[in-house]
Amino acid sequence: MEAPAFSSTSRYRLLPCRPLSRGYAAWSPRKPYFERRISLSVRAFSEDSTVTLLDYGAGNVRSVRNAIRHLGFDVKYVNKPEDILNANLLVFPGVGAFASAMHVLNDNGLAEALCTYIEKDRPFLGICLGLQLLFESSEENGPVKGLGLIPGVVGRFDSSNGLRVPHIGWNGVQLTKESGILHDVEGQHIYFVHSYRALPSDANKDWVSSTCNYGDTFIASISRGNVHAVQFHPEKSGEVGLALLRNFLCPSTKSKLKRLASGKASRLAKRVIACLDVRANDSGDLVVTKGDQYDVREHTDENEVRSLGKPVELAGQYYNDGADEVTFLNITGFRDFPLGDLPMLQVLRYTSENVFVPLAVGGGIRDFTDANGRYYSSLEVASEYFRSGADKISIGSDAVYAAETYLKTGVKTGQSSIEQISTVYGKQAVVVSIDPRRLYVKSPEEVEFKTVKLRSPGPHGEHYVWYQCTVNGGREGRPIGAYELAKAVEELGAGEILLNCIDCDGQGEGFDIDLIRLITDAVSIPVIASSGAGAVEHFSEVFQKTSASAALAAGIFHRREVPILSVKKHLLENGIEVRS
Ligand code: 1PR
Repeated sequence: MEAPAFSSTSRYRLLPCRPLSRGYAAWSPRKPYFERRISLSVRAFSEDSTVTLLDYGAGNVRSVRNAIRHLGFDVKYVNKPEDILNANLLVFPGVGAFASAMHVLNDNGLAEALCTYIEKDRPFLGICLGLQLLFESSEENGPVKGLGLIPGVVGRFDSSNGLRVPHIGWNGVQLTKESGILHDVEGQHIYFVHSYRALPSDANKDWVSSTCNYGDTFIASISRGNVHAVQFHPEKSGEVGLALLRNFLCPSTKSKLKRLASGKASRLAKRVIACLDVRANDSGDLVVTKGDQYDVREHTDENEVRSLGKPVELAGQYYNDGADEVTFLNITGFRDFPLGDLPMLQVLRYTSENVFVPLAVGGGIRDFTDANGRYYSSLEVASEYFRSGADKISIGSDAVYAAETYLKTGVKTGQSSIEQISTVYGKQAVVVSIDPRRLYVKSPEEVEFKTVKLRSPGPHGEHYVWYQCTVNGGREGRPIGAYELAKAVEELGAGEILLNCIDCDGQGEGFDIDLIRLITDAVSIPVIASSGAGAVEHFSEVFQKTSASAALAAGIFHRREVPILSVKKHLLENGIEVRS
């Protein structure tokens, strides 16, 4: 197994963190917290380096644990309410759906303990759902009652005016008051991923410490005394996020985050994603490979699998180079059983220890019966990926079968991998990877699928093209177009689309703009444009000519032809906002 070999020579450096503990505000009589004035305390030093993490078993908190450990703290998990009450530093990275989180908190007496802890102004940091649960209620599958500590209702982003929901990516925040933990965040892009948000109001203005704009102005963070919560993910926001965590864990030592560029984050940035196609080579070692139109073997007598590096090492390098996200695709996952493929899970575990941007993983996510007759649902397969450090899973072949069945029957059974996984982990955790191939036709009437008029005639003088979906790594064409698939998987609960193009893959001639327009116009979820990047200009072209949310590339990064920073610099020069 490959060792986690890269050194963390990040673009930013943090000073080592000296753990602290705190003095606390006095307990105040129980009435709705937001109706009370409490006396807030200043925390004092001690040598306690243990952070209590509230993991109620609904998803991946590994990244939060890894980030806390990276900063030199130990992590202890909450098993019972007393663990909350006895905590010195409590971090609550809420994951999953609002209702199921509240259900677990209420059933185990954790909700009461949390309220007591927060009402005593003990050091608290909620993350994402860990912020939303503090409010009175949420509209997510609801209304569902929350902890009721902050006035307000958590509602869904309004996508009726074309806003892509979930809000996925790097956005800037506006500070509304001094908070003690946010000073490194101002002007910087930080990572959000959510479909629901709380809005600022007169009733909660004492709490709000920053807001963010996406469609409307929503609450990005709250702070009061020692109680903080953020809608974004510090553990996934690179060194800026680590600095925030450090400010929470060590409030009296100001972080020394050196910025390369003066931050001017004002809106959702376009993402640049590095993709690692991973498979075993002929000696059985896991390698990063890269195909030309999905053919990953060298054209030599040996015909060996092309090897471009080691997965953990390359992922670490791309993180340091400024990749906004790293995607691993287990490209022979359709053949193998991923839970038997422990090296791939190890890759995720090692990578997530040092890479603090989102990690997506795909390949082989489907229901499976192993050689011993043991059945695994796609949800179980995905859960193992999440537990190993993935933030999102990407479904390829199985999404095609699910969409075909759905279009035939018109019935959502709740049983498809997309439905099962998005119900438990949320839409934002489910990416569908589409592998279409161009098929040329003389007229749109020739096929039942959506066609695009060509700007120049096809190989046999055709005037139209449709994009046939494939499965098993492009080996088999299916009777469904990319347009039809994209619409179907959005209805089934996918939160994002990774849009490849077999014809463009590895060609370096640019993204398939017609295909990307076709799909971005078809859906209201974010679309990642993939396949064909060969120069920095291809990135500006795809963002200028389509509404893709992100652009993904593989070959040019692996072969070191174009560094990620050059792509970002070029995009900035062309007025396209990116995380710098
Ligand atoms: O079907 O659920 O097991 O998922 C398999 C996954 O593996 C799918 O996401 C599928 O796209 C991917 N895959 C399968 N076979 C290959 C192959 O190359 N033989 N890779 C493959 C797909 C395409 C992109 C690539 C871009 C950018 N690779 O991920 O990275 O095209 O490349 P470029 O910048 O060099 O042009 P399942």
